[in-house]
Amino acid sequence: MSEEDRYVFTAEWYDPNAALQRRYQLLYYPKDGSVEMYDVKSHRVFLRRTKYDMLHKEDFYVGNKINVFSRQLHLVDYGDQYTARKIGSKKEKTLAMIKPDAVSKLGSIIEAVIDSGFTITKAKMVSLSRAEAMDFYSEHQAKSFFTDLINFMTSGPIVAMEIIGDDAVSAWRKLLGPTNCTVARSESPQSVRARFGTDGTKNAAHGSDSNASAARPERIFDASIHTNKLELEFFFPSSGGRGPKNTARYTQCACCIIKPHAVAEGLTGKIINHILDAGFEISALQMFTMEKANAEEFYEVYKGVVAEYTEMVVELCSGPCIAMEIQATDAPKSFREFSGPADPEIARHLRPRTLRAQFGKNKVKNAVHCTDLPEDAVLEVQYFFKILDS
Ligand code: FUP
Repeated sequence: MSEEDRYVFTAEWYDPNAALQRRYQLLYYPKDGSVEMYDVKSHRVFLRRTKYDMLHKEDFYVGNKINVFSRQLHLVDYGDQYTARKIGSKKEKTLAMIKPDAVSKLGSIIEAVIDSGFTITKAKMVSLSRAEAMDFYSEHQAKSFFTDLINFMTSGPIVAMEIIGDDAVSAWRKLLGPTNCTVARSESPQSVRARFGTDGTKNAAHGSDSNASAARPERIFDASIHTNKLELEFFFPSSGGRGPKNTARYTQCACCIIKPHAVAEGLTGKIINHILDAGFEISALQMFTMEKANAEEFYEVYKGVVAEYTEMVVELCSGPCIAMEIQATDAPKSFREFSGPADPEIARHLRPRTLRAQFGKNKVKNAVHCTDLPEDAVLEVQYFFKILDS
């Protein structure tokens, strides 16, 4: 047996033709970035060991969806003790929530999250109803600050994120800093609450509490990936329920998608910062992992028109993307101009301050999609926030 490092997972793929959930044993070799797959039922080789550059070691953890040759695979379990120990032992999921006072600093907070080594695996901008806010903070019901807290939490949109990382529950709380921002500024000046919060109620962000939720973390897998189930379930229900509604408005808007390559490169926070700094409003935001059929449908208007259509589809479903509704005067024209020419090389020459000039690599990996035709804007936003978010 070779000494080569390899990770083993159980992966599921929904086969739309057979309407069947298929199971595979998936092996990943970090040394050369190759994958190998076996059909669990037939014990047959499904994919011979093949180098596949689009996958990275960080993509491999239970719960994640990865894209292998245009098939979206869901990693549902570790396949052996070694993999569980190496990858699963310290990984936790937690809820990182950006409160109404700090949504305008969304880009910088996401940068802080990414710079601290967390991976964002879910994200959704929502507006809490009073009933939802009271439910979420029910443990504080009897406290004197409860009404102020509920008023604040329903005063504007918030952004809920599932983040994953080593000891994420306590690591994110450490990055958050003390509850009161004045205290945070003296005790932990680099913390999120010190940098972006106001006071003891308007304190920029929330993290699941490791103490109060000691009874809550649920082992979603033997190898102790913990999750603060209640709080993550509240925003991202795993089955049945809908969770708080997204904030899309479907008027005077453009659709912007931060493409999977840019999300994987950790550019999400920087791109959002540029958009906000330029005066655009992000009125809805959500992370999606698209199936190939959805990417094809979304890009339908480019089929037979743009030479890169097929590659564009592959890129769009190669990993999680972030869809946004952008509101501005004269959107989508103004946002399209701000995105820049589709080819980043051209953009760098002609429009160096545009999004694609700054963050794009080539015509396919050009950092963002933006609505091209004004008449498509609402349809594109609806595709994500009405159709895919259901
Ligand atoms: P934390 O776990 O740091 O979010 O803090 P707590 O669970 O103690 O409090 C939850 C939220 O209640 C805080 F984020 C803000 C609000 N709060 C107040 O408004 N006033 C207080 O004195 C304490 C908390």
